[in-house]
Amino acid sequence: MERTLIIVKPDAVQRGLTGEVIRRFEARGLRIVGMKFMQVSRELAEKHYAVHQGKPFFNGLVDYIVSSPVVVIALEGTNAIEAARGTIGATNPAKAGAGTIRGDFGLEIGRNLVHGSDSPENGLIEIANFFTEAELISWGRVTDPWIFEGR
Ligand code: IDP
Ligand code: MG
Repeated sequence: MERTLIIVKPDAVQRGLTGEVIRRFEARGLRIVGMKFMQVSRELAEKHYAVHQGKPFFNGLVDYIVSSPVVVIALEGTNAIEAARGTIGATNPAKAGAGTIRGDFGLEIGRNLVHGSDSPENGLIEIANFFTEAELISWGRVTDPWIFEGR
């Protein structure tokens, strides 16, 4: 099943919104397969955001991600990438719809609370950057047939 990497960014953790963010993904039906509280190193942040290297916001983005601990979560489910990005909302919270995490809790693009992978390929790459194989657990929930048709 499709997987995505979620990062509860430093602002969300500092603001005590970790539980609220996780709650929304759980309620959506996405299944947690890995989760940890960690301090991201500058090296890992630069690797994770390598695609943005050279952009005017890159240094500020790396400073932001390493500024305080984060919670990283590997989620799986049908269309996990699209589903999670829908729950997260538009990159700029000013443009994110009400009912999305960024739309409900954010105001500025540089403090947008959550990361979600943008493609199935990047989801797998990003999860491998943050988790070892041993930290990822394949499991089933008794509710899965009520969320995933035919399972
Ligand atoms: P995404 O997180 O919605 O996928 P991306 O375009 O991949 O958005 O940008 C990665 C992250 O870089 C954003 O979530 C945000 O934290 C930051 N970012 C993007 N554009 C800007 C900007 O113009 N100013 C400040 N930070 C930005
Ligand atoms: Mg992105």
